[in-house]
Formats: sequence, C-alpha cells, structure tokens
Amino acid sequence: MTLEAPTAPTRSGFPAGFVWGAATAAYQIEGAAAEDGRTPSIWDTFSRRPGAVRNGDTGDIAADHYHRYREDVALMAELGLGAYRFSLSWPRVRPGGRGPANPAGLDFYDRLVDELLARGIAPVATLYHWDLPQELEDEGGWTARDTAYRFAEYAALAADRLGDRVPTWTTLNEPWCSAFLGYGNGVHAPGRSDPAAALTAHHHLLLAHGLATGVLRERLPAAAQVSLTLNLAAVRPLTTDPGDTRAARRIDGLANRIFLDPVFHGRYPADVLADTAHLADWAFVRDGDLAEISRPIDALGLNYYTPTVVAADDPAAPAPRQDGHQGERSPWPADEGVRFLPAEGSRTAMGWPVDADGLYELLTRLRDDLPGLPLLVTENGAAYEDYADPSGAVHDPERVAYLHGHLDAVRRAIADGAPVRGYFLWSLLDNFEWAYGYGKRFGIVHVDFASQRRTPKDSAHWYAEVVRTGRLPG
Ligand code: IFM
Repeated sequence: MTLEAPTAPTRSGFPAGFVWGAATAAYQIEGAAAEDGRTPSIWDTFSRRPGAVRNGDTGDIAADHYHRYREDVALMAELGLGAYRFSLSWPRVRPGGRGPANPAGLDFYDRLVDELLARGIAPVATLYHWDLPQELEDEGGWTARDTAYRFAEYAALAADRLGDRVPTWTTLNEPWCSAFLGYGNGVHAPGRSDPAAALTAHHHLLLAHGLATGVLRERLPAAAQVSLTLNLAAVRPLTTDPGDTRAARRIDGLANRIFLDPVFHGRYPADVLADTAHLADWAFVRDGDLAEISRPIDALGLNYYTPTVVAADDPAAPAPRQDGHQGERSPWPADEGVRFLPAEGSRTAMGWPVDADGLYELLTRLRDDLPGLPLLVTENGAAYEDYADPSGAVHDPERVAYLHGHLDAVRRAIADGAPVRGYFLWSLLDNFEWAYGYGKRFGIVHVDFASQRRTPKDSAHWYAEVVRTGRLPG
C-alpha cells in the first residue's frame, strides 16, 4: 500500500492508486477469548459487569474470526479489496500485558497476514483498538504512566514478528474513546467515570503513541508507514452567536486540538489547559513527553460517522445531551456551558444523523492545518436494522445511500486538494458493537451469530463495484 500522491487523478472518479479497504477490530470479531494463551482484556471484564453491555453480550465468540479468518479473507478477495485494516489483541500477543510474547498469539496474526498477502490484500495493522490487558488496568490502566511503556514493548514484539510483511501500522485507534468513554463517563471499559482520570489517561495514551512510534521506526523497514487514527469531530456551532461559537471552540479543543496540537506541534492548546484547569493541573505531562508525542508520522487516519452540533447551554431550558454518546454522564471533561444537539437529517440505527458534509469539512480542514500529510479515512459506515429475507438476501439500501454520500464527500475533498490516499469501510463484518453488544450491525457482510454464516449484503456488492471501477455509480 502506498501513500504516495497518485499519478492520475480523475475528474469524476477516484485517483488511480486510491486504496480501497475495510476495517475491523480484534475484540469485535475474533472470539477465541481464552484460546492459545490469550488472557482477559478490560473488555472481557467490563462486558461481564451487569448492565454494562446490552443483553449481557461479550466478545467471547464474536464473529469467530480467529477460526474463520480464511473464509473472511476469501470474502475480502471477492469484494476486490486492496487493503484490510485489523487490530492486534494485546493480551493475545503479550498475555497479562508484560513479559515475553505469546508465540501462539503471534502465530495467528502471522497466518492472517500471510493469507492476506497471498490474496494481494495489503495488511494495515492497528496495535490498540481498546483491549488493554486486565492486569495493566489493575495497576491503574491508562491513568498509570507505566502503561505507555508496556505498550511500546508490546509494539516491539509485534513489529519484530510481522514487520517484514505489514507495510502500514497504526499505534492507537480513537484514543478519545479510550480516555473519555473509558475513564470519563464509563460507558466503555474499564468503566471508570472521573473526568480528571480521563485527562490523565488521554496524555498517557498519547505518550504511548509517541513511544511506540519511536520503537516502530527502529524495528520496521525504512519504507514502513506509521500512523495514528483519530475520531475527530466536525464541530458546528448552531448559530453564529458568540455563545454558540464559544461552545464550538471549547468542544473543538476537547475533541480535536487536544490531539492534533500535541501530535503535530508538540504542545497542548492553551485554551484546553485553561478550560480543564479545575479538573487537572496537567502535572502528568513531564519534560520530554511532548517531544516524544510529536515524533513525525507518515499518515493520519480519520474515523468519521456524524457531525457534532453545539450551542451555548441555556440553563433555563436544560435539555438532554444529544452528542450520540451513551450514558447519563457526559464523556466530555469540562463541557460546562455547552449544549449538544442533533444535526439535521435521517438517523442510522445508532441514532446518529447522516451528514456527509462533516467528512468533507474535516478532510479539507486537515488539508489546510497539516499541509502535505497523507490522510486515510480509516473508518466510515453505518448501522441499520439488517436482516436476511426468506431468500437469504440482505437488502440495505440505507447503508448504500450512506456510503454513496460519504464517498462522494471524500471524492470532493480530493478534488479540492485533500491528500486522501485511501478509504476503509467500517465494517467488513457485523460485530460486537461495544456497549451495544450485537444489537447494532455495521457490516457490509451480515453475520448470523448463531450459525456464523456470512452473507454479503447489497452494500457489499455495491462497494465491490465501486472498488472495481474506482468511481461512484450514477
Ligand atoms: O465499532 C466502532 C469501532 O470500534 C470504533 N469506531 C466507531 C465504530 C462504530 O461505533
């Protein structure tokens, strides 16, 4: 997979060399939770906490990808995918989070990577998609500085085994969720609700990213690409009133600049430090951390689903938070004075408004803010109430419409100069949607979790055609 600028951009389609992929994550699809030496992650523990996950669902079996990866790679090949973004399970590779690697765990990823390469599909490996070894959480999890060092050691073990065949690596997936949903309002594992802890976890996650980037650079071939994936927010003030724009500035700080400034400029934004000063003195940022965090990377991954509309809070008319995140408590540390509202438009099964312009806005903002940095859309997609009809087919016209609109936004952003090199649809398979369990289906391939039967939905056939032709139909 190359991040080089494509040589032949076209007017109506996607540039030659554009990477077409799909994405998944270990805990959401693998299953085999206790096999071949894997130890529990925070999600194994959290999903057993009564009421934490709908229906009491766990990732114990999930889509059984650990045993069915060959069938799944064959499906990817049928779709014509050029790349596959997956994550490694830290407690499978390094049980307990410290000590030696688990050869049997690494063997699985070895087999997966070889299978992908045999089918001409480029592997794109994410090191952390939320499954922290439980033992490390018992020692403080991401609020403990040590966890960042354990992560860098784990990155080294993975790179040493797979680095000769995996060209593209991502350190973290959506650290906003790890910090703010995991430690801020507790709707994700480990289920802690403490805004100060969320800020500490945030910094240690970024430190882990920086340390691992250094380790990967030392261990991987020179041509390997190292990246980070963020779920940046397309923040919009409801009106141009100063109160609403102040609210947008605050949330832009907590969603976007709290990541982009340290990673790309080696500093935390002054307004974010001021907004959060009543929660944390930021003494967890030690000398040298920001230099570590701002090591150059080769690409930025962007995950996008829906925009974030904010207004000044009206104390006279308090309204429930509508930022699309679960939980009664806010995941946002220091969102005082901010009211979250839904964007216009139809909603997905997650209740998330469909608004492709947010994706265009983010890609063109990154074009301007980080000139020349290759961008990848590392997740985009939608959950709908899918079911197999009596003939066995799964018709999902809403998902096709969602994908069409968002891919058109990517195409427009490229035409306007955004250096977007690839698109990874979320998700290849229906899977364990975290606190929603198996109730929300994001896959373009339907999974009957009782039989583990896979059925490509209409959207899978539609996407295969887009991949084949490099252009959107119609
Ligand atoms: O399923 C998740 C994924 O793990 C991270 N990004 C958002 C997806 C949909 O909620």
